[in-house]
Amino acid sequence: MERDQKKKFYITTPIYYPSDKLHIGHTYCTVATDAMARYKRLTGHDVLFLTGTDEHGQKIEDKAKEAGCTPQEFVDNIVQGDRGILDLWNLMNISNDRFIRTTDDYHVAAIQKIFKKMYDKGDIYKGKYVGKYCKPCESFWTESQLVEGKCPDCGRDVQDAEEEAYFFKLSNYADRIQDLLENTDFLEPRSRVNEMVNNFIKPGLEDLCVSRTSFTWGVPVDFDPGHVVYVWVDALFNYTTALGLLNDKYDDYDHYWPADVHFVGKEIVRFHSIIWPAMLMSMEMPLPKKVFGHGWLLLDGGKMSKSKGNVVDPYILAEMFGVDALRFFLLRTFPFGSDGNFSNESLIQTINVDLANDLGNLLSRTTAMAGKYFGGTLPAGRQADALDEELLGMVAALRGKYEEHMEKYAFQNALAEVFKVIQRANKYIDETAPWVLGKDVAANGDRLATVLYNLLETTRICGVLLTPFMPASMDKLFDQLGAGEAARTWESAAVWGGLAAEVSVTKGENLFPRIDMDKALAELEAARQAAMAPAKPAIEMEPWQEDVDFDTFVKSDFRVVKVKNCEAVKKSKKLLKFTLDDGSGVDRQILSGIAMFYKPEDLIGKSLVAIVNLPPRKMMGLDSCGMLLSAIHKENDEEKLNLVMVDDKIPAGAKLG
Ligand code: ME8
Repeated sequence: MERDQKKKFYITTPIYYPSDKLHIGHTYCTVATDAMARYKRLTGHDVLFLTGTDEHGQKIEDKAKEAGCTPQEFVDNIVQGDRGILDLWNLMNISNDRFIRTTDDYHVAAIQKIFKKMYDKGDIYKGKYVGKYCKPCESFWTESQLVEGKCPDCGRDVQDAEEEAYFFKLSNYADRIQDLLENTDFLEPRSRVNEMVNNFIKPGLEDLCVSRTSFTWGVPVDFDPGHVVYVWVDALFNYTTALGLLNDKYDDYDHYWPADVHFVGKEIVRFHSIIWPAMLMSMEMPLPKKVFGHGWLLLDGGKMSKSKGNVVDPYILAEMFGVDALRFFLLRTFPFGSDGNFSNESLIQTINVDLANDLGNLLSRTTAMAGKYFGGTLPAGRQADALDEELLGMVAALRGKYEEHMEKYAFQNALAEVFKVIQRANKYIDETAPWVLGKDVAANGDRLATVLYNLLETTRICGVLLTPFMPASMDKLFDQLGAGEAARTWESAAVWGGLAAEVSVTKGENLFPRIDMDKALAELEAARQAAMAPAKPAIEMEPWQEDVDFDTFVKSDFRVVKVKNCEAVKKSKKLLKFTLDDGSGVDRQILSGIAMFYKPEDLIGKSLVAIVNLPPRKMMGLDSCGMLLSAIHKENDEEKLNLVMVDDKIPAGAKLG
């Protein structure tokens, strides 16, 4: 069918900050969006699924500085580098149609035009910003919005901020936003509406600061150099620039906008349900149909965050348990609109109970019996029984129930319906006891074929409905069931008889092997510890010396010495001759084999450390009274040496201890 004849569905994830590697919480949101996009494609929609990265802002600029690279190099590494964001979405089988990076040229140019439009309209004006700023959240707050003086989102300290800045007239839109939230289904779940209205709108919406001058890593305001556009303005419009708004890169704005739904985490509902519609109103653009604020995955009751060190790495879980098992667990276990506690135990438990035991066994027992009794191909004869009615009734009602939940983004409930049927089918095996019928296939062939067909057909229909959640595994399941293309469609999930009457099955690999809980938990713990250990030592370590007793050690007399003169020793490639002030009033001479590391003239005037109670030694005919301390290590097999230097304020002769 042509794209324009299908109903369009435009769905987005938030665009992620590439400030750290992503964790299971980010994966949760993207997997949910992917399952919804796949469901909509299955149900015949023309889907555009957008995700991407939100790459500007002070946090990224600071992180790049810390890492000693440019902000662009920093984000490139996290987005495109090994095990970066693109790799993760590829691994997780995310089917996004488009990926936007806010550093893409077309986006940057479009943001400049958008900012100018709102300015020309009078909705953006220049003023002075005095308030509080939460750096990790990149959020401005007024004094009254702080909670006990801290950022109301993350609870961290905020800093004073004052600078010339542009403001967006958010206050002008307060009434329209309140009406939108209270009197339409724009924001879901409904519980989030009260929070927005009571915490943000009723206390009075203040104009929003939308430019910054204290850092440069952002979209420049092209008509006022020195200002960069506030990162949230830059970020929110990604949903429209990625369709081609005010740029030539894409040409889908008229077709896909407004978005059907933005999936966002609960802490960014404020930006999506107040600031975003207000700016769209200013731009006189249609509003998205819905913002859905999902809950957080918690670890030990708290939000995962890199700074707390409690993040769960999706790579480790996907590699250990399989991508589909992880995708399934995330949406089967946690109600999408509420917070949920992540644990490895519940992940393994879900895999073992739902996937290995219920679904895996249903498939393997049924295909094994079809093989054993009929050589893999069912005969056409049938004999129905009253025992079949309940199972067949449940299967007939399944697609409708599933659809009702999916349309409300209630993934957990949709999956619960499918698993009720799978459990019922396993019970049906016990009730019909095909192994008893199989004792006399000649006499019971029609009945036995009916029982097995009912089981295969039930599994097929459940498989269709599980496809959005576990796409790769369901393809394998269909292959084992002998389901052709037409028996994998949404339409076929409402019609009994998708499999041929004389269907041929193949007993294939075990799709969901059972996991040994204790062994897996131990492996996860080892992986966690390995991830926490430094990747490799910063330098090649010299082995530790043998122990020395304390009394011997304290006899060593280390003193600060100042270099009065330093020169190369004639005929020696290595030796430098130091004349040192050691605080005694009499110059001390030390020879040191460091000529390949220092130029003598660079050391004059420096404060070094020497051991001064060694007996004098003759070197190249000269006395050396003591030794200078230096730090020595190897880099790529090359020896490096640095003299120990101390602050010039410390007088010559000061004792070290
Ligand atoms: O907020 N559980 O980016 P982000 C569930 N760049 N969801 C979680 C989570 C958890 N433990 N941790 C994070 C941003 N998330 C902005 C978005 S959109 C125009 C700009 C979710 O990388 C979080 O709630 O900090 C958010 O929806 C998403 O990951 C991206 O977070």
